[in-house]
Amino acid sequence: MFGDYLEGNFGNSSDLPDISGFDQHEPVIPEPRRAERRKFRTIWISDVHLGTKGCNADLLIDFLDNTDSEVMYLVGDIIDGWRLKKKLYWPAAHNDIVWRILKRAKRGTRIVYIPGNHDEMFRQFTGLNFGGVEVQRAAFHETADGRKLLVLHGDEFDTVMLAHRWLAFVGDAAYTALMGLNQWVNAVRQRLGLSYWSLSKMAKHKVKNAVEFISQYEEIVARAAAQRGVDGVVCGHIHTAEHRMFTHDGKSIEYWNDGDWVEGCNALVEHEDGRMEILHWPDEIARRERDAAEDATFESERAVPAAA
Ligand SMILES: [Mn+2]
Repeated sequence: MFGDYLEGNFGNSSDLPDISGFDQHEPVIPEPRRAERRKFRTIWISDVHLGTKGCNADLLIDFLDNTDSEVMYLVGDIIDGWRLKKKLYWPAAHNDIVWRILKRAKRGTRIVYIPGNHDEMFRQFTGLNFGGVEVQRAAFHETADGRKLLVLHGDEFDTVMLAHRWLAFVGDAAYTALMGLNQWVNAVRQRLGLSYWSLSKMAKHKVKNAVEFISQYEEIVARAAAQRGVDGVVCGHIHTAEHRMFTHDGKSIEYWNDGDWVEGCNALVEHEDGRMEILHWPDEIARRERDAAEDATFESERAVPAAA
């Protein structure tokens, strides 16, 4: 159903794919017949990167099957168009995610899709509606307790430091590997009569830059939101789930980042009373399984006297 898009043929609006009959197909990973879903007022997810091996499709399917909300924002980089054009990677589970999102819209969830920089080809469809999914460039969300939030992907704000952006995703493991490489490089350099050269020192400097980059990015996005007169901002893009408070001209501004489904597997949710929370889905699964195990123990303990 997304074939044309996957081949990089985005065409014009007359070439829109017909997705009206999607629910005549069944997903490969069936939806569980579970009536109990955790209900939220609002859900925000972003940086899913469908079409790449990095996407944690199974965890996202579990999230979609266990939650529900009145409104759901897809805050960009849902489909990774840049990479799809190079090499097609589209397992059945990725189709299942698209299927579940369309199904959600059909069940009555208002779905707002704000394309990011990796799925910017969808930005040309701003204002259109695909099977209940509204495409917007940005959105304003009002929480249950009346706060006004600006929702956008966030790539608009990192052009200055774009070249170093990848460093934001380099963790300790890469740093350790670099230190090993550093030793090897210097053993070779010593044999060649060259002076010591610290690769790890350079890497450390770069990683420190990445931390500074994230911090600066958060501040820039919050300031931009403050200038638009809102109480806060929700974005994605830098794959770092976070909640921070800033002050701008004596007024406080809340910054929320809903994380990603490549490494973090986070979602941002708003509860019925307007309280917001970042969920780390692997932790939620662990808690659910622990609760289920405790329930089973309780049930079996209760069953003992009856059996005796
Ligand atoms: Mn992005």
